[in-house]
Amino acid sequence: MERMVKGGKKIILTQGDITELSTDAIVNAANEDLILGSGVAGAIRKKGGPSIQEECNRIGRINVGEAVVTGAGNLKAKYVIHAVGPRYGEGNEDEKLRNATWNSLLRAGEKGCLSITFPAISTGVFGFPKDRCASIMLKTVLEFLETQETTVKEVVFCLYSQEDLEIFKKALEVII
Ligand code: AR6
Repeated sequence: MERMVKGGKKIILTQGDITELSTDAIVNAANEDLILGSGVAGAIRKKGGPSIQEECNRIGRINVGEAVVTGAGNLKAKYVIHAVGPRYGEGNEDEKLRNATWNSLLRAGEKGCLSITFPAISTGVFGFPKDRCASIMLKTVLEFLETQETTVKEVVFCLYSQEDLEIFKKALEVII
């Protein structure tokens, strides 16, 4: 599913493994310690090779809602943007998820990326509800693309299952 946004920009929803995508940047669903665990992070660590964790170790710790950039090792993307989403139940989750999304887009723009792919941040190990994630992340991306001067022209959401893709499709239909 694809939706055009003001200025010839696009939001695209697809299903699959985010490490297979060749957008300029892919977003990792990271933790504050930037230690690549399971889920998206585990797939990035396995396919991307050790350089990504090594770069993360040099950066150290970041807060929930922040995002930092590393290279992408052996992946097809040029950059991995490590965005820390909230753990469900920790408080202020909606704002933190919005910040993680917004800051990822800012980092992508700073690197001159034309395209970026997000996973459904916080909806795996961190337990955040998927429909609420879809609504927050999609609204944040739309607002960013409509209001910010940025190199980013294409924002892809890569959902792991068909069921998750349907949840994001429904949310996007409500928003645009
Ligand atoms: N491609 C696309 N989506 C995926 C993939 C993949 N290869 N693998 C899982 N998902 P998660 P979180 C989906 O757990 O909840 C890690 O240990 C998954 O089905 O990756 O933010 C980190 O190191 C879910 O919908 O991220 C952190 O400590 C979504 O991606 C912590 O988990 C996010 O699931 C982050 O937890």
